[in-house]
Amino acid sequence: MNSIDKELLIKMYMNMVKIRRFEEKANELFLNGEIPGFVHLYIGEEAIATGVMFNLNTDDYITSTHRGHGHTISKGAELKPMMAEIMGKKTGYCHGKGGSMHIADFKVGMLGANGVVGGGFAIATGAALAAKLRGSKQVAVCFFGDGASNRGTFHESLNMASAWRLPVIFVCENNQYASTTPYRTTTSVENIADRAIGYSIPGVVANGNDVFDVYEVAKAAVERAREGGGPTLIEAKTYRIKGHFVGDPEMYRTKEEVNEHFENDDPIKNFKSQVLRRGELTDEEMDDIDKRVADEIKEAVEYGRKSPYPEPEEIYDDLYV
Ligand SMILES: Cc1ncc(C[n+]2csc(CCOP(=O)(O)OP(=O)(O)O)c2C)c(N)n1
Ligand SMILES: [Mg+2]
Repeated sequence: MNSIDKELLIKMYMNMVKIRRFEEKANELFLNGEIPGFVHLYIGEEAIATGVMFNLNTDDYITSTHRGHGHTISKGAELKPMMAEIMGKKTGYCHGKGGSMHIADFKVGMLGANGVVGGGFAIATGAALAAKLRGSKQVAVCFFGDGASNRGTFHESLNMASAWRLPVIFVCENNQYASTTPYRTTTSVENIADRAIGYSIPGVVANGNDVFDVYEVAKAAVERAREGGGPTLIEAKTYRIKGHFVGDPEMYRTKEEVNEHFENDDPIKNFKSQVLRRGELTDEEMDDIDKRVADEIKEAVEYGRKSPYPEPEEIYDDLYV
């Protein structure tokens, strides 16, 4: 048994399935030529965004990455303008000019995906500083990859966040690879969470393929931040099931390696087996959710397809400078 009530279990399952189906559809549309640019899929990492986000309020902040659809969906963004955005359509979150790597929705505290690896650290730290100065009790969560943890901004931000006890949680999604590079070949520590000691903050490893573990670890970190205890570094260990981007030839790893992780570490499969074993949800209840999600995805694709592209004369609209 876990401490999570049924309503929340249903929401968690629905959120993970929504991410998985959205990503599968994005994969298909990209291969169809309906999505320009690049698409980095979050498949296999759904438990992390889900487990963290169900501890947050709408007015809490997050910063995301180039692999940001899962964070965006979990923070409460709508699928229709998300799908339209990645298709480059005028009805998208950024009027079709940002694409997959630049979706933001300030209404739900989603401060932006980011094409710059490590681009979110200082933004989340700044949002946490603003919340602290306002005394608002909001927290900020910065999602980032194992590769990003080797950037200077990671270290600068953790230092400042600790020195000023800012309400920010740094969530490293260690999916074992930074593009083509296994993290062990580029990273000085076994556990990225161990780097927390250099900044006198807690560093916690979570099983990133188990939404319940992520939820509990994030809960403690969010409570600590809200109560003025300062930042936490969480490392959620997971695996990137798909290529770095859609179309990646994946010459750097074997099919056997990927299949083994997909068989044993799929967060949705893990969720299902746990709730069925404990008798908390039934197959029928989950099938019903699957159907609802399928309909929602279908509507989002139709919306994106029938939306117009921006006009050439709108090219300078929404520019600050
Ligand atoms: C500053 C910067 N350097 C390099 C790149 C190219 N790049 C895009 S994604 C990526 C790997 C990121 O790996 P990681 O942080 O582990 O995130 P993951 O892709 O595994 O989610 C790189 C090097 C970039 N976008 N920005
Ligand atoms: Mg990575």
